[in-house]
This record gives sequence, structure tokens and C-alpha cells, in this order.
Amino acid sequence: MTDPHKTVNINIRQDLFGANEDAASLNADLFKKHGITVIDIMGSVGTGKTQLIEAMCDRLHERHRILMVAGDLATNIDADRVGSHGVDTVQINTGTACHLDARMVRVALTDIDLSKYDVVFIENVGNLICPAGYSLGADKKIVVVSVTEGPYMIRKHPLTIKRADMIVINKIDLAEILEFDVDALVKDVREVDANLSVHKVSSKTGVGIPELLDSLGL
Ligand SMILES: Nc1nc2c(ncn2[C@@H]2O[C@H](COP(=O)(O)OP(=O)(O)OP(=O)(O)O)[C@@H](O)[C@H]2O)c(=O)[nH]1
Ligand SMILES: [Mg+2]
Repeated sequence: MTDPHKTVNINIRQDLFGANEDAASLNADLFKKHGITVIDIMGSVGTGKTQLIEAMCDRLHERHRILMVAGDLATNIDADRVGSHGVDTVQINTGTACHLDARMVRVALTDIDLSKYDVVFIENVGNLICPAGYSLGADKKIVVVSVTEGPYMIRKHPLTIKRADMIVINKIDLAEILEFDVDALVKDVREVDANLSVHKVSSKTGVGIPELLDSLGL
């Protein structure tokens, strides 16, 4: 009899990602040569990636020279938002691609003088699935989730969480009004990776941002 609750697991062959890994390691060499700290920030649409970058830039721009690379299907909205804080920006419009890849980043940085910067924040395309498979050569991958996407974001995306260096739970200022259990989300992270660094922040009020920056060594 046909299983009424069938599950099918899709395995994409690892070598599909091989070319990207090569390009990512070239990017990493380039960033290292210039002594730049590069942070890849990914997360679903609307979790607050841009607002988090704005909050970090406000606290960092007096002591660090920052470049923001914004990945989006269309528009310069996010680059313009971060640019309004006095930060240099590069917008990558991917058209149809649901993630940035290492080559896109390399091409976008071709005519940029990287010696002018200490820190590069890369905002990946809003998507919790595709960006996780494509390294960009960054020092750290941050996954941003927030209290407005419901309680299952971590449990539903274990692979993305495993590949992250840090989880940021954003919009904690809304937790009470939404009756959202932030600690349960932290527990879900611990179940995927007991040692993964987790930060509870509000990019709006600034709560948790200094601790996050400390943890990034910035
Ligand atoms: N209350 C509250 N709202 C926030 C916070 N962070 C972001 N927002 C709001 O959430 C909405 C989405 O924020 P963005 O920073 O644009 O989110 P994003 O992840 O960059 O979105 P995409 O680039 O479209 O994927 C905006 O209206 C922000 O003002 C926060 O910590 N608290
Ligand atoms: Mg954004």
C-alpha cells in the first residue's frame, strides 16, 4: 500500500559545489592578503539582516573602515540603507539566483580597492536554504532568524544551522508581544550543534549588539 506520509530525501552531488569551493578559497586568499574580516550574513526574507548590519555599522564605523556587499534579486534598497550610515557599498543584483556565490562576489569586488577596508559585511539574498550551500570565502557565516518567522525555523533548517558559525536571533524586542519563546529557539540550536554561538539581539533597540560584535572580534 502507498505510504500516506511519504518522505523523499534529495541528495545533490557534492561536486556540483566544487567549482564554487575553489572560487571561495581564492576569495579567502584575497581577503587574507588585505587583512580584512569578512562576515557572510544569511537568513530568510525580512529577518532583519540589513537592520543588523546598520546596527553593527553604527557601532563600528568610528574604529573600522567598512564595506557592505548587498545581495538581492533586484533593487539597491539595502545598499542605500546601509550607505546612508556613511558606509561604502556594492550592490549585487542576482536577477533570478536565490543566493550569492563566490564568483559573483569576486566579480563585484574586481575594481574595489580592498586595502581601504578592515571589515566587509556581505548580506546574502533573503533565503534560508540556498545560500548555505555556497561558501563566499568569508571568515564567518552568520545565520539570522527572528521571532517573527514562527518557532520552527531552526528545526526545519538543520543543514543551514550546521554550516553556520553563529546564530543571531533578532527582533527580541517583539518576543513578549508575540508570546514567542526565545529560549526554546536557543534550545533547538543546541540540539543541532551544542557548541554553536547564539546571540539574542534587537537590531532596532541595539540590545545584544555590543556582545555580538565582541564575539566577532570587532
Ligand atoms: N521590531 C523590530 N523590527 C526589526 C528588527 N530588525 C529588523 N526589523 C524590521 O523588520 C523588517 C525587515 O528588516 P530588514 O532589515 O529589511 O530585513 P532583511 O532580512 O534585510 O530583509 P531582506 O533583505 O528583504 O531579506 C523591517 O521593517 C525592519 O525595520 C528588530 O530587531 N526589531
Ligand atoms: Mg535586507
